[in-house]
Amino acid sequence: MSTDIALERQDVLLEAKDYRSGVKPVWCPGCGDFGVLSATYKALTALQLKPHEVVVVSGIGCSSRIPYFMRTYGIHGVHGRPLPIATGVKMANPALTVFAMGGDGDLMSIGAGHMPHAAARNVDITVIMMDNQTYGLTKAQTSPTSATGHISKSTPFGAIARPFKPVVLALAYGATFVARGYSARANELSELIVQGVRHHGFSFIHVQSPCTEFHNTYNYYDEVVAEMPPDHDTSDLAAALHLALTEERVHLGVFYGDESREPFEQHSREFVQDVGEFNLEEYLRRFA
Ligand SMILES: Cc1ncc(C[n+]2csc(CCOP(=O)(O)OP(=O)(O)O)c2C)c(N)n1
Repeated sequence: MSTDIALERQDVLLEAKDYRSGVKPVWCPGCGDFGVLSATYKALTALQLKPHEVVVVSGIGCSSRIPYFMRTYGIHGVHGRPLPIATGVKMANPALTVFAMGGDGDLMSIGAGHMPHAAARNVDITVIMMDNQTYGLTKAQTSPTSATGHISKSTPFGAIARPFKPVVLALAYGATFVARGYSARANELSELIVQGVRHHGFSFIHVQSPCTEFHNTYNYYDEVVAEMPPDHDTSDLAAALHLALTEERVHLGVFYGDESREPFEQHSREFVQDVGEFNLEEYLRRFA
C-alpha cells in the first residue's frame, strides 16, 4: 500500500518509514543527530501520530536541519528562535503536536532567554536539545555547554567559563517534564520522546549528541552515562536537581514530571472566554 493511502486511513498502522521525508541527512558520518532522528521516527511510530498532526520547529545549526528529514510539517527558523515560533504554532492550533529542536548553541546561547519564559508559561511543546558541546555548523567554536578548558578557535587558550547545566536550568525554570537521553541509545531516547509528547505541558529533553568531526565524545559518554537510580522519585524536584548537579555521572532517563499544571494554551483560551470581548475603552481607562 502506498504511504499516501496509509496516511489517510485510520485502520493502517504507520511505520517509521512513513515519517521519513526521503531527503538524505547531510550530517557527517557518525553524527549523534542520526540517533536523535531515528529515535524521533520511532517515537512518532509508537504514538501513531499522522505526519500532518506534527510540526517540527528548529533554529539554525547542523542539528536544526532535522525538519528536512521528516515527513511532518516543519519550520527551519531563525537562529535561537525555535521556542517563540513553536509557542506561536501551538497557540494557533493546540491540536498539533509541536516539537522545538536545536543545538546547544541555538537553545543555550543566542536563544537562551526564551526557555525560562516558555517553561514558566508551561506551553505544551516538546523541546529536544541536541547537545554536542560545540557549534558544529560554524565549525567548532566553544558553546555554553563546552567544558572549562575546552580548546577551540574561539577559546584557543581554553574556555574560562563553567559549562551550563541544561537539565538544572530546565528544572529551575519550572519545566514540568525534564529528561536526558544519549543519541547512541536511540531506543531509550525514543521512549523519553514518547513520554515528553504525552506530557501535558512544557517538556525538555536534553540529548548528549556527540559531534564526530569537531568534538568526539562517544568514548567519554559511553563511560560516564548512568541509569536513573531505580528509587528516584520523579515528583521530587529537589531530588531531581540533586541528580542533575552530579558531576561524576551523566544520568539518563526522566528527572522530573509534574502533570498538575494546566498548559498555557488551554489556560489562556479559558481566560479569554472568561474575559469575553476585548473592550478598548475599558483598557484605556485602566492602563493608559
Ligand atoms: C543571528 C545569527 N547569529 C549567528 C549565526 C551563525 N550560526 C549559525 S549556526 C550557529 C551555532 C550552531 O551551533 P548549535 O546551535 O550548537 O548547533 P550544531 O550546529 O552544533 O548542531 C551559529 C553561531 C546565525 N546563523 N545567525
